[in-house]
Amino acid sequence: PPTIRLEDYRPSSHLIDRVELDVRLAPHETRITATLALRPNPAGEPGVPLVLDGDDVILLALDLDGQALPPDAYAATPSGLTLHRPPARPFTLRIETQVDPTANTKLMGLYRSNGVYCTQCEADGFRRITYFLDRPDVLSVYTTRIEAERDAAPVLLGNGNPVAAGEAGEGRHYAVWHDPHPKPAYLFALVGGRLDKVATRFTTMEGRDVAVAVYVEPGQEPRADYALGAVLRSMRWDEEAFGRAYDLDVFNVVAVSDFNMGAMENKGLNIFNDKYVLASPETATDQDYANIEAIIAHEYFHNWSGNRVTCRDWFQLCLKEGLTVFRDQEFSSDMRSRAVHRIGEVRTLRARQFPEDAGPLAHPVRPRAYAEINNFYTATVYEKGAEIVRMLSTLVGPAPFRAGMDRYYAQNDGRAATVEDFLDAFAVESGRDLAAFAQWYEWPGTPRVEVEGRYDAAERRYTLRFSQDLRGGAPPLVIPVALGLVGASGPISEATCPEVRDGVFVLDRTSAGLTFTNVPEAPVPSLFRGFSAPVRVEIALSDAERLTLLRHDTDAFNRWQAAQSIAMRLLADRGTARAREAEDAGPAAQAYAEALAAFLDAEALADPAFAALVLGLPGEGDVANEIGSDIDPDAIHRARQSLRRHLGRALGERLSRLRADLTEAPGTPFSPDAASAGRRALRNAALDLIAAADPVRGTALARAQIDEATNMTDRLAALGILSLIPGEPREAALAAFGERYADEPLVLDKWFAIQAAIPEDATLARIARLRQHRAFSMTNPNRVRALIGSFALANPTQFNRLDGAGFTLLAETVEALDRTNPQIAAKLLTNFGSWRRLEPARSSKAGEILARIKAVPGLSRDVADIVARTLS
Ligand code: HT7
Ligand code: ZN
Repeated sequence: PPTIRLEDYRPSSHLIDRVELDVRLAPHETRITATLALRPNPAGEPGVPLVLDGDDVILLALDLDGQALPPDAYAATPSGLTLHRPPARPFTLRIETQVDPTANTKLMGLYRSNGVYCTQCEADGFRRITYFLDRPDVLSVYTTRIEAERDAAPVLLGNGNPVAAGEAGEGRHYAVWHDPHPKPAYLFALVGGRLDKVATRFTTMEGRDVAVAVYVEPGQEPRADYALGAVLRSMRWDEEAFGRAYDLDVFNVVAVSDFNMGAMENKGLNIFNDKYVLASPETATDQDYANIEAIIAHEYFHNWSGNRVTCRDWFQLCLKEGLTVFRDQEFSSDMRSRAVHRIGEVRTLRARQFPEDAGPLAHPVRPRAYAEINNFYTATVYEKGAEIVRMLSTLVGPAPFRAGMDRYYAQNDGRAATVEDFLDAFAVESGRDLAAFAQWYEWPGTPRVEVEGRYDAAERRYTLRFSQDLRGGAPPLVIPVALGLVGASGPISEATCPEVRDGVFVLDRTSAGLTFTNVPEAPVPSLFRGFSAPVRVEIALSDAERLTLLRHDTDAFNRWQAAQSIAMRLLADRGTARAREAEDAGPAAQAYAEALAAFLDAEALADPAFAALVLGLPGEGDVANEIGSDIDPDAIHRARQSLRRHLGRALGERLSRLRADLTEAPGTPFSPDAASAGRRALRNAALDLIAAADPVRGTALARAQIDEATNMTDRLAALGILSLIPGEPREAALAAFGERYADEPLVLDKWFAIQAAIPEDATLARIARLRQHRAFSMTNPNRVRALIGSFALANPTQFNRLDGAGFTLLAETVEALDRTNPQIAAKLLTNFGSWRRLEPARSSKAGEILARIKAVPGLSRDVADIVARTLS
C-alpha cells in the first residue's frame, strides 16, 4: 500500500465552509444529498483539480452551482470524485450518493447496529457517506436533515442543536440539526433508531442551560444512570480543572452494540460502545464502572482537546489523544484515589505500550509515515502521548502548565493544530525552550536510565549517577526525575541537592551526577516517583533496600513499585526454561511473604485498594516483558503459579482474617465508589492466593462467593479463580453462569473471556465450542475481542503453544474477519507483536504463520500493513 508521509503534508487545494446534508435513511438504499460551499484555499495550490475522497459510495447525481456537469468535466469512482477544472472562485457542489448501511460490516461510515442507524467517521469514514475533502484540516459548519420511517427510527439525532422536526409523509419524519462550530468531517455523526433515554440538565459556568441525555436500547435505561452522572461530573470537572465550558445547548451520548473501538467524540453526539455505557451491580464489575466514568470523560473532554482545537493531519493524532488521555487520567485521579489510579495507568502502559515500543510495530508518538491510519490508534499514541503531557506538566509546574493550556486553546480555537502549536503555548508561558523536550514525540523505543548510588558516611554525602541510553542515533531526551531519599526509619528530609527543585531533577544529558549533602545515614533512593517518566530504570537495589521503600517511602507509587520489583525478580529468575520448579523461590520468597504480612497487618484495612495492588503479582505478560528474549511462556506460568502458592501458604491465616474483616454486613447496598471497590479488590486478591495454596478450600470459597455475591465484581472474581482449578465444580459454575446471563451479551463477554484464558491444552477445543454458542458472533467486535482477543492477550501458554495451534487459531480468525471488518482483524493481528522474543521453536512457528497470512490474496490494507510491519 502507498505510504503517506508527514513531510509531504500540503494544505488542501480547496476549503468547504458550509455543508448541508439531507440524509434519507433506508435499510439498503440510503440517499445522501450533500450541498457543499467550496472555495479555493488561499494557502493551497491554485488551479489544480478538485479531488474528493470516496469509499464504496455510488454517485447518483452531481451539479455545480445548479448546473449538471458534462461527463468530461469530472470522473467518479466508488473511491473518489475528481472535478478536472473547478472554478477559481467560490462555488456550490451538490452531490447525491447512495450507500447500503445494512451491508456495512466494516462499521465505518453509516451502518446499522441492532437495527439502529449510526455513523463512525474517524479517521476516514465520512467518505463512505459522501464524496468529501475528508481530512482534518478542512473545517465546515454543518446542517443535517435526517429523514427516516418514524416506526423504525423515532429518534433522529445529529451534531449540534436541534432546529426543526416534522412529518415527511408516508410514515416518515425528519429532524434538522445545526452545528455552529466548524469541524472536520471525522466529527460528523447521526443516529436514527428506536432508543430510550435518561436525561437531565446542566448549567455551565457561563450560564448555558444544557439538555444532557444518554440514549440506549429500550429497557436499558436503568443501566444508563451511572453514565449520565459521569457526564455531569466531567462537565463540572473540565470547568474547574481547565476552565472549559460546554458550548452547545444539547449533549447526547448514544450506546450501540456494534462498535469498533470504545467510543467516539462526535460534536455534541458522542457514540459509545454499549460496554462503556451500561452498568448495573448485577452486570458490571467495579472495573466496568471505572472504565465507563473514564471513557465518558475522555470523549467529553475531546470537546475542547480535539474538537474546538483539532488536528492538522493524522500525524498529529497524539495532539488530541495523548492530551485527552492525560485529561481523563487527571479526572479519574480526582474522582478516585490518585495513587491507586496512577499505578493502574502505569501497569497498562507497561503491559501494552512498552512491548509495542520494543517490537516491530514500534513508532514515534508522532509517526512520520503510515500506510493505514486506523492502525495508529495505538498504546504509543494514546498512553505514551499522555505520559509526554504529564512530563511537560512536571517540567513547567502546575501554574505555567494551566496557563499553557489556556494559551493553547485561545490561540488554536477553531483551528487544526500541530504538536508545535501545542508546545509553543507552554514555551511562552514557562519561558522554557522546549525544543529538546519535543524529541519525545519523534523517537520510538523506551529509554533506559541506569542509576548508581554511593554514600560517603564520613562526608554525609550521597551521590547519584544517571545515564540514559541513546537508541538509533536519538539525542538525549529531557527526562524529569521526581525523587527523594529514604532512610531506615523514614524520609530523609534534611538532605539537599541544588539540582533538585520541587523534588524534581531534570536529566537532559547522556549522563549526569547529583550530590546530596547533609545525609545522616545510607539512604535508599526513591526514583521516578509517581512514574515521572516513561522509562525503564536500572538500579541495583537489594531486597532489603526495596523493603525500606515499601515501608517508608512517602510516594505510594514507589512503595508499590518496590514490592513489584522484588516479586518480578523472583519470577523472572525462575521463569526461564532452565529454571526448574524444584528451584523453589526459597528464602527470598519467604522474606517477601514476611514483608507482605507485615505490610498487610499495618495497612490493609486502612487502604484496601492499595493493599490489593501490593498483594497482586506481576502478570505473566509483565514477566515476559521483563525477561525480554528467549521467552518460554510455560516456564513463566510455572514460576508464577509457584509463587502464588508460596504466598498463599505463607499468608493463609492472615488472608482468611482479612476476607472476614472485609466482608460487608448483609443488606449493605452496593456502591461502585472507589473505597467500596477497593475492599472488594483486596478480598478477591486474598481469595486468589488462598485458592492457589489450597485448591479444595479455594473451590469451596469461590463456589460460595458465586452463589452469595450481590454484585458482578465478586461473582466474576470468584468464577475467574475457580476457572483456574480444573474439575467438575468449575464446569458446573461456568455452565450455571452461562445460563444465568444467557440474555446479557455484555456479561457473556466476561464469560467468554474467562474461558478463553484458561491455561490448559483443552482451551482450544473449548473456544471452538464457544464459537458455536448462540450469543457469539463474528460480526460483533465485542464478542470477537472477548473470545479471541482475550485468548491472545490473556492466555500466554495456550496462545504460544509449541505446536502452533494457538497462532493458527488467531491467524484463521484474522483471515475470516478481514473480509468483513478489516479494522478489527488488523487489531487482533497485533497480538503477534512480540513473536521474535519467544524462544526459537515458538518464534519460528509464529514466523511461519505470519508468512502464511501475508500470502493470502486480497488482504485489506489494514491487515497487509500490520503483517508486513510485524514481519519486518
Ligand atoms: N477518537 C476516537 C478514535 C477512533 C474510533 C472510535 C470508534 C471507532 C473507530 C475509531 N477510529 C478512531 C476514540 C477516542 O479516542 O476518543
Ligand atoms: Zn480519544
